[in-house]
Amino acid sequence: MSASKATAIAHPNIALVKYWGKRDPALNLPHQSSLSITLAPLSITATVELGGSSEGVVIDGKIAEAAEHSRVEKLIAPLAAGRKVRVETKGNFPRASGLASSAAAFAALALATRKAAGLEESFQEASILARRGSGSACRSIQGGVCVWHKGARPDGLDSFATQLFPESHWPSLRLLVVVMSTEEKAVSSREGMRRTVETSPYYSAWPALAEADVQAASALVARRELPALGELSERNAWRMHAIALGASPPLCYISPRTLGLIQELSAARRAGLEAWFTLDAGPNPVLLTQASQEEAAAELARRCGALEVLRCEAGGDARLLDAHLF
Ligand code: 2P0
Repeated sequence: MSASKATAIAHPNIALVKYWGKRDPALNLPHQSSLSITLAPLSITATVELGGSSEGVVIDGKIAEAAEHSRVEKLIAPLAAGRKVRVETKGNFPRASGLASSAAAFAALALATRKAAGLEESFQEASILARRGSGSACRSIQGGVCVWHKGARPDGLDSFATQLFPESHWPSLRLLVVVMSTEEKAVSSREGMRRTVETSPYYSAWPALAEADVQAASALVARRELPALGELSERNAWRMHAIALGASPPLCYISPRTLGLIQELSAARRAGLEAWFTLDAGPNPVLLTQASQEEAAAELARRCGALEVLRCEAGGDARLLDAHLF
């Protein structure tokens, strides 16, 4: 078989209804559905070569660590048919921003790998493949607002994301990634989810709440109701952190400065600012606001100690590129 190379680009995504807890850790199958928005202009590009003369995984110019290498290898190997695998990825945003860069990376890798393996383009198949690399990556295959349907099958073939609304649906929506800290978190999402499912007495309440939140958030996005969507996002994030705090040992991803920002945001809202937060498993919140309030929200973040504010709007689908990274 001759060598074959393909390149793809994908945006990261931020969940407004979070994914937290797996029913199958090997396949990244979740206990509940989740809902997210892709973030442009942030992106990661990935080139995959199957059957070339060299092999290896390079991330942002550096040889991948063993754990990263094996996650990439595991994703691609089934499609490589015994051929050598060479991968490079390159992002246009700091990995230390706390955003799940793995989501964009595995989405781009899934698309590029399927192309290099000669498979036809399919959002559904690419979403399933991306999910196996990192759960949240299945939500970065299509742009705009996506729902990851939890599925019920043990093989995961019904656990993938579909697009609810394209990025053009809500042009005035803005998402500000607030970098409060660039330190790597002490407990990974992967380990945090495992610990929460196994030890938090509150976990049993989470799947049904999340499922209801997906339904409610879908309706609010359809009507572009920012205040109600913002409130739902905050509540969902708090609940995710609450079940994690209930784990043993407890998982606290919230730093004092992040809490300070959350309190300032709440006070600013009482004074008329239309901005809300969501928070993943780390100290860096993402603010939801609209274009007319973007500057005021960014200013508040800086005043509360933000090192950087990445201004985003809903991004488009992951897609193939002609220009390769190597
Ligand atoms: C999410 N997070 O919905 C949630 C909210 C973090 C908090 O998905 O183990 O990197 O690779 O499936 O997808 C981060 O976890 O975890 C994540 P794996 P992933 O965005």
